Amino acid sequence: LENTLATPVGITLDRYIMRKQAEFPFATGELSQLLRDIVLAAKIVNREVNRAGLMDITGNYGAQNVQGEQQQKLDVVANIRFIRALKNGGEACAILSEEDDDIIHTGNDQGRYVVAMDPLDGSSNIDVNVSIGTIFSIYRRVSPIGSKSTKEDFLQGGRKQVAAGYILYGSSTMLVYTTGHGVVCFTYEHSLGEFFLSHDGVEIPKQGAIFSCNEGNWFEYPEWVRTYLLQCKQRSYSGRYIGSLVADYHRNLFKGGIYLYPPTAKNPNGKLRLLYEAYPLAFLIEQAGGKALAGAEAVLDIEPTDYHQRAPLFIGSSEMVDDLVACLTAEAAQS
Ligand code: P6P
Repeated sequence: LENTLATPVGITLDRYIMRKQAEFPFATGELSQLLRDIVLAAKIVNREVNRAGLMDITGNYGAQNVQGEQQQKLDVVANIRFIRALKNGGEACAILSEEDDDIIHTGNDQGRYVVAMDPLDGSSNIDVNVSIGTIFSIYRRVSPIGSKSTKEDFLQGGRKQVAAGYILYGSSTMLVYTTGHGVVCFTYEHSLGEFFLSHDGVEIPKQGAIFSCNEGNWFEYPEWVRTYLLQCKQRSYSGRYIGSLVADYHRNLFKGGIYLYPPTAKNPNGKLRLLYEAYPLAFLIEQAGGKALAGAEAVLDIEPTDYHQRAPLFIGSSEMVDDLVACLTAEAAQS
């Protein structure tokens, strides 16, 4: 056992990427390098998240982001780290971040990719030591190489993503991503500063018995959502809602389940952002055999119009999403 524990499971991320190089678009390895740049920033953010309680970087930063949300200091720190890593890496010509109103030009106009990201989602949980996450979405640019990135680079639509993933800063730090060839998961070995392959070909169970939803908004939810939630209770499913999207999503990915963020009075279009939350997680879940809807429509089919637009999100095990849609369809038939 001693020997087993000393030997990290699987191969490193670098070796995995080299082996899969042939599967990446542009076998020249630019996307691979872009993933490495994201992972470098994630290692730095991981260290800061783990030390947050020891340093004066928890709590409010004293400013608001484009969403009018109180920025947490770690939000700002994470944003700076990812932007710096992508600027230095050279593969991304521009970045869209939840923390910034407009796109950030990296100065790498020769870069072939753009990255949309939420540097630290669920950051209000930082002060109470609940797991938080980074979510990223990668597109090949459509604007001419050598020119400044344009809005069109980011508004291509969910099905044009070439890669997407998240980092979960939890009891262990994990990287989960897809390049359109299935979902792969790496676990961070702190003592070695490396991510090691822990699951290849991740598939979400088609059925589950966990629903994740803020039932405090019960009376604001559409009738068909309440009908589905009552169905979950009649089937004695477990309610599990961490209040941190990446943490709820990751648990459901491995155990089976459904996460719901329906429209509410405060957020009539849902709370979650389409470009750097719903799209990347929807790409991942479809690659894992699950489903992601914004209502009757698949998340990935929503036409994007604005960098920070929101969308309702119903995402997880395919049969659970189908049961939810059946409630929507039944209600529509009665109206
Ligand atoms: P509510 C965190 O702010 C977040 O964006 C997700 O991580 C989380 O699932 C959701 O919002 C929680 O929102 O309205 O239930 O507190």
